[in-house]
Formats: sequence, structure tokens, C-alpha cells
Amino acid sequence: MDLFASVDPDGGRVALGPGALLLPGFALSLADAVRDDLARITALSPFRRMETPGGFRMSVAMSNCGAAGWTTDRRGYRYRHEDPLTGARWPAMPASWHALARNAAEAAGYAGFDPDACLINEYAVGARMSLHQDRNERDLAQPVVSASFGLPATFLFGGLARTDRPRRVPLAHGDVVVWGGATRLAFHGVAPLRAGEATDFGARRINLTFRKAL
Ligand code: MD3
Ligand code: FE
Repeated sequence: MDLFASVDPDGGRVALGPGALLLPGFALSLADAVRDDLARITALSPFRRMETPGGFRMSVAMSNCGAAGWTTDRRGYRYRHEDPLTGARWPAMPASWHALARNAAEAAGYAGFDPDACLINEYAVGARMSLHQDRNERDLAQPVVSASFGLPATFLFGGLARTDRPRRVPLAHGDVVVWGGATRLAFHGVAPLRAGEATDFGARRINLTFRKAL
């Protein structure tokens, strides 16, 4: 199967592969609200750079909102109901964020998406994410929805084998991608963030990754 075909089925919606759809600017109208919500959420559960099981400190700083939050430490990757930094539950997922993810999933053909986890990734200049698969979720038939804000990034979209050479996909402020079907287990990552003019989100990139984890 060719995960690399790129077609434009319907003006402004770009198929990145079977089941994966880029919706340019889909989250733009929500950007101001997201920035304000983000400040409130990260006052409760601050961004922190987590440690991988192999003992590396991630360059991306992370927080979460929703019933479940993705974490990593020396003991492994897992979803948790509580923020290990505070011992309290993660902040609630704002209804407008949940609706954004649900509406984007529906636009991509996944009606009824009900995410219980939102991982919030903060990329400072130079931060990157190496190629990996997302497979800590219970039901891998559920899609993943990601929304990007702030500085643009180069998303690395690989295949089903780690050795497949990744395509470089630019992701801009307000872009949303829905990943499902055959691309749900594709290897992917983010190239080191390049410096740019500060945005409403500052000189950084914010990525919200919505998942049904539990
Ligand atoms: C493709 N985050 O947190 S979101 C991650 O931009 C992660 O911060 C990246 O990968 C970021 O795990 C990319 C886009 C994304 C998310 C899940 C995927 C792409 C995906 C799952 C399968 C294939
Ligand atoms: Fe991922």
C-alpha cells in the first residue's frame, strides 16, 4: 500500500495517506481561546520535560488535559489519571477542544470520536521528536487528531516500518491532521524546530494531540 500518495480530494483538505487527512487552518478560529485555555491548564499542570525509559530527557516539554494523560519515565510509557508532578488529576479538557477534535475527526470520516486524553506538546526552538509509533492506546482503531499552533514545523511522516524514509510535511499555525486507518501505526516525528518570529503563542510551537486512550 502506498502511504505516500498525496491528493486533494476536496479543496484545502489534503489526504496524506489512507485514513490520514490534513485540514489546513481548521483550528484557526479557536486559536485565541486555545491560548487562554493553555495558560490556565499549564498553571495547574506545568510543562515539563519527561524522561524516557532509556534515560534520555525529551527536548519537547509536555503537559496534558482530560481524564488520562500520557507520561513517560524510567519505568515506561503510560497513561495516568493523575499528574505525577502534582499528584492531582489532570485539568479538564475544555469543551471547545473536545469539539474541535470531534469535528475534525468527523470531517475525516470518523464520526463519534470521543477523546479522553489531550497531550500538549511544547517545542522550543531546537526541540524535536524522533521517529516513533503511537501505540499506548487501548483501541488502535480510534484515530488521533493533532492541532498545531505557533511556529511552523516540519512533520516527518514515515511508513509502517521504521526504515521507510519519511516524507516532510509542513504544519502551520491552525492546521489539524486526523490520523486513522492504515496510517494510525505509521512512524512519525518532528524535525528540530527552527527559529521564527514570535507568534501569539510566543517563539514556540504548541501541538495538541487528542486520543481515546482508555
Ligand atoms: C501519525 N506529536 O505526541 S502530532 C506525539 O507534532 C506526536 O507534537 C507530534 O507524535 C507533534 O506522539 C505529531 C501528529 C501525529 C500524532 C499521532 C500520529 C501524527 C501521527 C499517529 C500515527 C501517525
Ligand atoms: Fe506520536
